[in-house]
Amino acid sequence: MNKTKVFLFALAGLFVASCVSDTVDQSQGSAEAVALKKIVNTSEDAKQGELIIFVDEATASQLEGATDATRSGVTALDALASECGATSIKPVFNMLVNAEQKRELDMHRWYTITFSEDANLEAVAQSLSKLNEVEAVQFATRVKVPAERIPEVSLDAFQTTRSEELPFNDPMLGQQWHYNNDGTVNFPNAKAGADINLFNAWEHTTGRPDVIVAVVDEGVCYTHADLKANMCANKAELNGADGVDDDGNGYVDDIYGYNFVDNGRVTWSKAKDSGHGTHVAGTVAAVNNNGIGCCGVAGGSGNGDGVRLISCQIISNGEAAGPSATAAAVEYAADRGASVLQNSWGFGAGQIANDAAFDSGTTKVEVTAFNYFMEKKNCEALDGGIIIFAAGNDGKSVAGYPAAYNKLIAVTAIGPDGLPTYYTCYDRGCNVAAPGGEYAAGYAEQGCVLSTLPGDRYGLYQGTSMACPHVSGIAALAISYALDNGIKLTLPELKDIILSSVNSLSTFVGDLRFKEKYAEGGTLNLASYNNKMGTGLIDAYRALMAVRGTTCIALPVGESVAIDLGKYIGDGQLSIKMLNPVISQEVMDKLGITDVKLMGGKLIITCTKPGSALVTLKYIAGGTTVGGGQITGGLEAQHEVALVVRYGVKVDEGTNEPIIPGGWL
Ligand SMILES: [Ca+2]
Ligand SMILES: [Ca+2]
Ligand SMILES: [Ca+2]
Repeated sequence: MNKTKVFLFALAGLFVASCVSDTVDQSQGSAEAVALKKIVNTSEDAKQGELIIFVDEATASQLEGATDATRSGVTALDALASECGATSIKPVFNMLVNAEQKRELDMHRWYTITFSEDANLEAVAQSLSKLNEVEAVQFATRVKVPAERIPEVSLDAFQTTRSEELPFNDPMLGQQWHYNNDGTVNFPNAKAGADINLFNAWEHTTGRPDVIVAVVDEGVCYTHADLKANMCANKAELNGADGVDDDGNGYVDDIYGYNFVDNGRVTWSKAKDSGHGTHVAGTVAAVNNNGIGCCGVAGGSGNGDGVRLISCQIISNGEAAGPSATAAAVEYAADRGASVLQNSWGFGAGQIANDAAFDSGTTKVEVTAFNYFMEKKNCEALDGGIIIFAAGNDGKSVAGYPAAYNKLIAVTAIGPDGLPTYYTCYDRGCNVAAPGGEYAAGYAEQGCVLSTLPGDRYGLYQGTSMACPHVSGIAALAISYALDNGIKLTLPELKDIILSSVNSLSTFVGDLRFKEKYAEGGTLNLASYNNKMGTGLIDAYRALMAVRGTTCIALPVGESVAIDLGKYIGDGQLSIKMLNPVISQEVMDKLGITDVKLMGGKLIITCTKPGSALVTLKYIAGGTTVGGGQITGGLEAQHEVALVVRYGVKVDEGTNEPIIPGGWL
């Protein structure tokens, strides 16, 4: 049996303690020390013959006017360029597009200098750092890539065993437990509700074609029958000439994205490509309700209305882009109109110590690109772009960078049992959990995440790489829903919506203390993960309710509870009189409500089915009767809330009210 492996792009290790600064001795004085401080990372795993420099304004102007691609016109820099055999000094960022905003972020001051691979990289970096014109020097650290291909999955193996009616006609949807888990997944202790509560969210939106998600990853197979309709085409290039930059954006033939490794068209079928980018893209927006394959979180309803994807390729045939090309890929995403940046790649957990070591006071080329993406407004509903990262698969109590960086959202991974996966990073730097899937020996691979693979294939993966696109898809749904409703969000508001729209993970722990590491042997001590997987398990329905400002009330399945409705209106029930809520017959049936009544201002209710629905609370404000005619009384009013019925919501034994428990053990 093929073993499904963790696939997370792990960048090569960076160590905070600079080996360069260790070489400074006291006698060399402070000028040398100041110069060496300009070197913002170490040369470990760096590309030979390449450095990234941040130059001062005057030098940037000189370089922009330079006619010789290997010379700047700045004497000291040119002398050094000659010495190291420089073959080019090129701007990192593309000033052909949106130059004004980019200048404000000093993006025009970043250059990549390439030179002889025989030159001593450390020595060139140190020489550059001594130039007054150079304010920062960055080594081109290489990205590591996954080494193993994913097993192919035959379409026949994925006939759904679920009996209930599914919202869309895609034959594999029933196997996508990560969207809606009924507990029948072939996995030990699979639990209903260990999912992103997507079906109820789809009743409100399935995405919009004017919302764009950029997948920074391997190339996305844009010809895939289950992705093609949701790819964002650059019309000028689509209808243009091969080999010509038809839209003049500096990139030739960038139809559905761009390959920043090879400088050309997006690719996915070279010998060492793994399909990772195509898998991630399918989770965000595989085409829904088209009668084939699987579904994507924001893949539309089958009417050409899914969110759109672009491929920003930073890995090709096992070869990874360096920091300049990765930064250019992020910039390109912003310039092509993306509002969500999906990133399932990163440095190994613990290899960068903290935010300061990562951003070097923001003097890092990738951080500059992230800042640009977050500032660029590409859609009426959001004043910037949101960046989502996989937390990392090192199983450590800290997220890897960039995920851990405090401006980005880091996603941890749960399995079909709702429990932390054996590989997920957790604790420091981790923000929210989503299903990443898990391989369990003897249980086939159905505990993994099902999505698209190149060549019209489908396959199962596990990893925080797979959890991450669930959150990116939900961010895209939230933006779509805001657009539908004329709501404008700020980036902090959208982050808050993502982080607070969660269900408790304690639900799934019960009395368990340990979980078997199915793929590896040994056990996880669940106490170590308690409250450390981020805010909780993300819930797509709750996210949409948060966009519209509708309060969600959590209810357990099959248990009678008392809801103190006054809590949701004003300062409590003393100032108001609750009336019977309006619950439609449709909602009664949907949630299997068998008993509902109002007693002492509390709603006594039993829901027998998991699900989510809107109900209208009614009350009298001021007095116990409604005013009118001979009566001076109160004003009748109403307030909409959402009931979110989930397995495992706990109930307080004293008040009989549902509670969200703080811890799980
Ligand atoms: Ca172009
Ligand atoms: Ca073209
Ligand atoms: Ca489909």
